[in-house]
Amino acid sequence: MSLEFYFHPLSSFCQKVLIALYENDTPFTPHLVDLSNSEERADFLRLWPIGKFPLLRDAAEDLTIPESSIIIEYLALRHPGWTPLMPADPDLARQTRLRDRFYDLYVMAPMQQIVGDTLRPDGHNDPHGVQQAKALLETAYDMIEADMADKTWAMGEAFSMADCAAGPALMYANAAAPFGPGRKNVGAYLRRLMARPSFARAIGEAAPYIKFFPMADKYRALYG
Ligand SMILES: N[C@@H](CCC(=O)N[C@@H](CS)C(=O)NCC(=O)O)C(=O)O
Repeated sequence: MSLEFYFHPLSSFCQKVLIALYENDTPFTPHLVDLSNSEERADFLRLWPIGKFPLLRDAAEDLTIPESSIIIEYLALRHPGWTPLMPADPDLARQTRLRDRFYDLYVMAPMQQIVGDTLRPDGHNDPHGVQQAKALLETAYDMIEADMADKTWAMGEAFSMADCAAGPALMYANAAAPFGPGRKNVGAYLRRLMARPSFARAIGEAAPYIKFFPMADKYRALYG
């Protein structure tokens, strides 16, 4: 098996790629990385000094591929399956990339900022940054509410990389800063995403680790 995947099941960006892998039953060797373990961290830094997962190794090509979106594009190109993930049409591909960027930068990133703030040592919190992150999420939620009014998936009827990004981003963001009952389209979209077998599998595999998520009580109250 040439693909090796370095990840942690709890990580939103890793779940994003797991969805892509599971969509197409792409065979891979899993390497669960515990970054809090100094030896595992040092091994991982040798592969990717930036130290952020997910990371894909394609041994057959001697390629190391970081960054969730780049990994998914690589899978779509070099290990395609029945779910295309990236449309062949260049205009649709550009729109897919825009939505993927939107979910990474304006949902995943502010969610990480809010969650990350709870892990900071006493006296080093950033209330202003958290307030800005919450305001950004509110704007993003309103945009998604309008965008998802008459679509099944982010790009319409075809499931794509944008939905891989949206699933974990919205699931964790809803725990950090709830959409609220008024945003029916966002809530319905998240329910569709969580019911999708690829994401449901990733969520199930993360379940034993949810106790380590800093907002585990809020997560459980929402999703059981
Ligand atoms: N832009 C990166 C972001 C990856 C990222 O933020 N990963 C987080 C986990 S969700 C991480 O590795 N955090 C560990 C750390 O920063 O030490 C991607 O799309 O893959």
